[in-house]
Amino acid sequence: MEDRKLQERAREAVGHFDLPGEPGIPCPWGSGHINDTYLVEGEHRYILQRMNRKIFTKPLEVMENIIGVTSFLKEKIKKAGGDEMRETMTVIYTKDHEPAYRDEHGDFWRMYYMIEDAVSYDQVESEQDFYESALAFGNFQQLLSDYPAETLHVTIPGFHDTKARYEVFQHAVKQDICGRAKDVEEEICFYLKRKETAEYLGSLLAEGQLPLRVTHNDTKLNNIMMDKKTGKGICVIDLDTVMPGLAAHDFGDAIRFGASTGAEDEKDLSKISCDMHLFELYTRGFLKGCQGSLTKMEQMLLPMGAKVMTYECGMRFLTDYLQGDTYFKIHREGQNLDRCRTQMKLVADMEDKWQEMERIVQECHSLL
Ligand code: ADP
Ligand code: GN1
Ligand code: MG
Repeated sequence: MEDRKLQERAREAVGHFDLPGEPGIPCPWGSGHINDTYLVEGEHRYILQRMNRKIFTKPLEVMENIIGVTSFLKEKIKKAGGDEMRETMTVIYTKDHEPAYRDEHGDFWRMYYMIEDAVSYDQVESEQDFYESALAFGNFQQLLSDYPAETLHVTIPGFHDTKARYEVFQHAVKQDICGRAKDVEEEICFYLKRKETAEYLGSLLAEGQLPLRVTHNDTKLNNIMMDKKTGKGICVIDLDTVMPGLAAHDFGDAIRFGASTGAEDEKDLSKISCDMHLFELYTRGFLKGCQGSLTKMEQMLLPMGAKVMTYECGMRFLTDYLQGDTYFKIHREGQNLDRCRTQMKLVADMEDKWQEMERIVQECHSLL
């Protein structure tokens, strides 16, 4: 019922966009955890999204970032002889020339052209795809290396401030508003015990040992469209969190999701580990995509980026579980706890494979 009502509202929203012809009924699409996404058929195919208003409290600032970044990328793509309609996203404006439509409930809806003949994966299906996604995410960071970072709005303050996330987690444990803490003591201890992991990258940044770059900050595999014909990572999507950040964040988030041998919410933890072959492929692709722009220190910290981002994401899932599942979309009871457990298994596995991860990064670096 709820879904049907939302779909009705989605239909109403479509009517406010400047589209040729008679667009069809919006159908739920994709598997993102944050926004409500629909596919709309018409003269072209479009993506319609209700932006998550709890998370993005200033939706027009998010849209300003996205328009800024995609216009900047379009210029570079054109100069390189590429296809600006496929290699970055295109925002569709409303009939009132606004980048999003605000409905009577106060929700913001936006539309993009669908990136055609391309697919986004929820899990690695072929090694080559994973390598290509690394190349594309590295290249994305490289293309934005001369973007005026000071013009970007901070869409989610402290998004990858792992130390601040640790404090929010501690608070959630103390408050325990759902009475769930007693059943997840082992998980809580796991995160509390690793406080130094939460502080590691932030301390180096504060000491001036790491540069802030314009980063994507949400580099999971399903946030990139892969060309069905060529297998290339054609277009980086989900630009809501493009903000100043660390190279290690973008590298690390992609590893925690894509180099895992199982799904993010897999219940059978025996299926979860960090695949070193995939780790190596991603490292090679990412470094190549960055075209030598990373400092020695940034390169050395790639394994730490993988561990910190996996730790942070698992702690966010556990925080959300303790707070009653209000941030990440869930489709079944306990899904955030299952997600948290896969991330714990991955962190522990990375700790066991630490020397191997460091060796791989060293070797990939010397191949450059
Ligand atoms: P969320 O923030 O909820 O993750 P996304 O912006 O990542 O939402 O969109 C969810 C999914 O919708 C993506 O994983 C992708 O499959 C699909 N998608 C989003 N934008 C486009 C686009 N412009 N073209 C094709 N598919 C898209
Ligand atoms: C969310 O939006 P989506 O589904 O691509 C989240 C990421 C998490 C990821 C975990 C804005 O990504 O930070 O790493 O879920 N995005 C936001 O799967 O919080
Ligand atoms: Mg997404």
